[in-house]
Amino acid sequence: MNDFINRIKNNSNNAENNNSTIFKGNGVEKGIFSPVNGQLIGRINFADNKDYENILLTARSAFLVWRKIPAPKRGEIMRQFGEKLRFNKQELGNLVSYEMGKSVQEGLGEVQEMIDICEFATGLSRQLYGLQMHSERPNHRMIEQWHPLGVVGIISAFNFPVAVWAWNLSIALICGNVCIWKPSEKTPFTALACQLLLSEIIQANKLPEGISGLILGDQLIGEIMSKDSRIDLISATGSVNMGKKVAVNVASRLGKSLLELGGNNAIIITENATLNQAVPAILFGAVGTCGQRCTSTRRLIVQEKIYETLKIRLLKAYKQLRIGNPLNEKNHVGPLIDKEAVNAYLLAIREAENQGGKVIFGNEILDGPDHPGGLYVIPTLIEAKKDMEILKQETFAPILYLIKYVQISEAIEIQNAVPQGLSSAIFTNRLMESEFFLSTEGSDCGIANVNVGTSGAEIGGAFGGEKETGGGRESGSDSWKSYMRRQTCTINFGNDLPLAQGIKFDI
Ligand code: UN1
Repeated sequence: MNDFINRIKNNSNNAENNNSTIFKGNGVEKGIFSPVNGQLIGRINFADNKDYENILLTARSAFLVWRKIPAPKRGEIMRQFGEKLRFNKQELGNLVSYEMGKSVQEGLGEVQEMIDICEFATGLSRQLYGLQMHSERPNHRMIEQWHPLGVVGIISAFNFPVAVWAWNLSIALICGNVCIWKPSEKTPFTALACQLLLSEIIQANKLPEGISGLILGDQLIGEIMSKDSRIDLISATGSVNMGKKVAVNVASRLGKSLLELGGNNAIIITENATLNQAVPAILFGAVGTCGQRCTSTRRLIVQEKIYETLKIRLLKAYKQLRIGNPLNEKNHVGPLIDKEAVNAYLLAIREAENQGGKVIFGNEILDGPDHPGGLYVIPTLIEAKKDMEILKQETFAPILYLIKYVQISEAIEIQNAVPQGLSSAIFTNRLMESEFFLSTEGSDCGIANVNVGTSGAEIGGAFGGEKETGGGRESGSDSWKSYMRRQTCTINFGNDLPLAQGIKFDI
């Protein structure tokens, strides 16, 4: 179906033994099925402990070479990778869509996000600035400089199977680190495709292959990585549960972790919102990637005066959604990733009803020839009361809760009353409302937007959030500092040895 599958097959070690076996580690075998149509994409074998050890040692020795290459030259490698991605954008976008189930538009958007971060990293490779401080001592100079950490372990999730890796990889690499990537066990083929493209660049530039390693496996590999002190930084994206385990393992060896975990994102719609702007933002936020973005809009906090009007507009928009094969450009929404996700969707709706919520749209699994595999669901709208327990939970499915408010301070209170703190938004044309939302009394999230939805962030900003979202920042701004170690240097260019704080120590 996809040219990449054949290319991966031709490049893999044991492909000739079994036509459907595309990648072979030495661990257990697993069939990977597309959520789009339930068809087998191929089989892979997870890595075992020996594979892991090999990948790690290859990475550590590559680091000794890579760290000595000037940062702008490392940036040039990212430029070449970005160009390669441009050339392969359609094919890789299709594979993302087929293996993960998001609409092909969003699959292409994800590859574009990779291209953007490669270009950002190329420019950044000339801007890893340190500081100079004035010393209190004569003939002394103080500087702060940055060095690479070593090996960066990247653990990524199925929902953004390629972009989140690229955010981490590109910044980590230009900083002089090498990377080992453990993608989600649900999306190994997009990972293999990325690895294939990057290894072509690494080979063409005669660089050591260990600059970027790929390890396929389940959470056990993630656990081994997080306990391994030979990995200098673990950057993990995924569920809060996973993040808590990683955090404890890394902290117990006093290692560094960067966590980007769950979100429970809300949009506040005030009576001063432009609904023509708000409705498409709500829709894209709530049903994009079938509600499986960490930035998906899960709660809508609406001023009571416009509640009914907005509800009617939303119902109309939801009725127009086309749900089906995500590779067909006409469809807005593809399938959920697997049966467990469908069960979580059904369970959350039932739970919301038990807690007093009222389903006003959706709550249905689609089947028939246009919806094979049992993973297509109708995006759901639920009218909720602000104190329902379910509102605190991130369900990775297209369920949107509608909650009424009276005062803006109440809206902020509802918005912040969840354990997660990733993304948030307000729609208003009133300065006092938007500034209150952005003030210290406002949103407690890592991302706070005005007249822009909760999802679809640009790579130029730092991406991540507070509270159970984990506190890490990836991608743009000065996130690069998480991938380097800081060194403070005091240099004496005089003949004496004056001590700081004026201390006398004469012999
Ligand atoms: C994620 O869901 O883990 O802001 C990442 C967005 C995308 C990235 C989402 N640029 O929705």
